[in-house]
Amino acid sequence: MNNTILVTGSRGQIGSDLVVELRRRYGNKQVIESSRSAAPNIESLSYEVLDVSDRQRLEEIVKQYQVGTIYHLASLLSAKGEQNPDLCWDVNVNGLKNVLEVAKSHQLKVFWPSSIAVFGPHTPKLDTPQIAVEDPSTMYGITKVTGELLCNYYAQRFGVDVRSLRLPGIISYNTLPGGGTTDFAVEIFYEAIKHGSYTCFVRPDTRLPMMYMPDAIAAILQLMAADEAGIKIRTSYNLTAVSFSAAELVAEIQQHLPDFTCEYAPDFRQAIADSWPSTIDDSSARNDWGWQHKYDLQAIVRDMLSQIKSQKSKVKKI
Ligand code: AKB
Repeated sequence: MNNTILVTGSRGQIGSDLVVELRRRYGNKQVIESSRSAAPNIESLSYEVLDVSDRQRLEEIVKQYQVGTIYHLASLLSAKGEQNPDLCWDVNVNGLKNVLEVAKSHQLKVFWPSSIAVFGPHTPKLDTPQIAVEDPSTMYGITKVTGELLCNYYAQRFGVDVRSLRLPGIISYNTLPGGGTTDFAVEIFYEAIKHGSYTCFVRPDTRLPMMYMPDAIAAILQLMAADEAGIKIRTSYNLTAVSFSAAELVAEIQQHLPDFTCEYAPDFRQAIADSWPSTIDDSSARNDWGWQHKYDLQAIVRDMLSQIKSQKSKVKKI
């Protein structure tokens, strides 16, 4: 099998951290970054401009670099998806279909992130089981349900080794998230440090599943390294670390910054958050391939505050 790795959406919140870890493990030349925009300041490392809705261009890159694995991260998130549902479908569904088609033709291994957004108002909110009602109310959620079914179909019908996780909200400090409902749990840290106050776009009692980026990267790489026989779910694995409400997050930040204040002004993202689970049962991931998270709320807050304080000017917007 070819062992070059292609990362789509590599400049996004997860991509930018994943590329660093992949390059640390496998070397710079083994990891090809790609995203829709030109990135002028990284000539020294392998980077390709790629719109994932262009299958021909994707296939050219796969052949040129003899790619063996794709981490397909290019995606619109939930809030942005509501603002542009057509683009959301095109990037999230047609982009994934292109990746799976190319994977089928070139025997590629694929990672693709699904989301807690596959769930909806009729899904059990607490300890949401692996198999549960999926009735998303956003276009983003609809694309993720469709994507999961496509992954399962290509795995069962064509033997494509595609693996997936239903990611919760991801908290990180290197690159800001771009247009998700869980973005408040990242923005709040920057505003707390910069201004000492934050206006949160969800209610204080909004409780959602969350994860710190180092745990998310560990989960993705652990899933991809797992023995194929252990991967029993080819739609997507439930995955979680911690669940906390916006008010609990504020209180934890106040342990470090006692003068920090938060006001609440819920907007359209409240309805999206209300349609998602509060806590997730990820026992299939824990049993099948040994998933264990490291960071709880206290550890996340401690590390986020110290990282942002020390790297204030470096954060990248997407
Ligand atoms: C979003 O808020 O849209 C994402 C997600 C939970 O998939 N972070």
